[in-house]
Amino acid sequence: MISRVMTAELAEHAGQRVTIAGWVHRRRQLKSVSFLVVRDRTGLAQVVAEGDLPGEENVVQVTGTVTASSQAPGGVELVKPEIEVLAEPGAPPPFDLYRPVVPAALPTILDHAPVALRHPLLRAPLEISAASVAGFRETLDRLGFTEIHTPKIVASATESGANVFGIDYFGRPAYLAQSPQFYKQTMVGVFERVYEVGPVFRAEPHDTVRHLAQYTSLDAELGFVAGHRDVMAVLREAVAGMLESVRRRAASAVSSLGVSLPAVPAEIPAIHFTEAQRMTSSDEPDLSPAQERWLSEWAVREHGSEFLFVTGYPMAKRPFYTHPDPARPGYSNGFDLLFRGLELVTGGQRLHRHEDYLTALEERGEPVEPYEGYLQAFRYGMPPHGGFALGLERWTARLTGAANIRQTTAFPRDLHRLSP
Ligand code: AMO
Repeated sequence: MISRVMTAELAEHAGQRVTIAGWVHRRRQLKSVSFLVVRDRTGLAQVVAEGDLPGEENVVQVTGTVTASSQAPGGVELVKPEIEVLAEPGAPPPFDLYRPVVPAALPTILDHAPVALRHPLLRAPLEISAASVAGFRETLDRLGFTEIHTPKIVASATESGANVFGIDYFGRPAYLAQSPQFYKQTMVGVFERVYEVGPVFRAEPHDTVRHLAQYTSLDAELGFVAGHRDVMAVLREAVAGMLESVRRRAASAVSSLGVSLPAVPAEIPAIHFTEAQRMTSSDEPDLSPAQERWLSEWAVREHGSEFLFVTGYPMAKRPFYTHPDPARPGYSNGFDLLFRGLELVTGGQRLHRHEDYLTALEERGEPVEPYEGYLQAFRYGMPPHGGFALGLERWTARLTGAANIRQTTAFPRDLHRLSP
């Protein structure tokens, strides 16, 4: 390993001769003096030098004396440098990575992602995303959950047959998993409480700012619940833990993006689906994006909450594994969590008796045979259980104010984009 001081810690070494390493973020050559700004994973450092200096995106190692300077980032700069070039770029970056406002449109950024994402403002959402996942894991580990890893190549669709990618699996038809739904439920029979952070695939024909063909799903499932409200309470903890981790681990990304982190109420307000319909004067069996926005604004006005649960979605709009509301025929123990105007999470209580699955499939005119593997769990005894899935990219987009979900993932996959 190259022995170096990280740029964020340079001020602790005032007066010493130290080595930093990173990329030339910016080069400015004036008549009498020249400056290099070097970028590493922790930040930027200024180097004062003379003569010809390596250009932007050269990978360099610089040894110099740490000296106070009020103009330099972090209040110190390196003087009397010895500069060694570790790698020289073959071409300049597609746009200036040092500009405080990104001077490129989204397609250009995505086409050049391996370089473009080096821009601190383009990297920041990814740092927030990583910190969120760390907080999710930390919280669920603390609550006694076990992390699982389920197959992404599967024999049957989970979230209804639509929007599924088919693949050729050694000459047999197979699918890319739309969610870990069946496997996470099955694993409740093994561990009681499980979670998974993994990719899921949706053959989304919509070209929207909130849909991807591959996204990261933060899934959880837990047994011995009295109903969906127990699941909502765990989700509330998970979201609070994610935010706490973002605050702790991604402070500089939060401040450079000017992100305002939401407060999570001790109890997130919840309204029933029929109430949501009444409030938005609708009789549609689902909520439109416009209704979701309206309801979110209402929750801020009425409850000071940027989060809102909508519970009791119609059974007809939920998958066959959904538990009905015993008190309200036609409605489910399923919920969505809205955050800043958008559906962020879907979850609910599931059926847990084998015979209820057989009836549910029959009622929907679906054959049992493709689900035999999954249904084993219920044949051998499963506790009342429920769970949820949170879309990571949607979360990061809402949190950072990114207008397009494609700004929150390094290599988005959509209707048109398959590379880089
Ligand atoms: P659902 O299909 O609603 O539920 O997905 C859960 C969450 O995933 C996110 N999401 C998406 N994000 C980006 N691009 C997409 N195409 C996309 N589709 C969905 C949303 C959504 O709320 N098995 C159930 C979950 C459960 O009940 O546990 C499921 O997958 O944030």
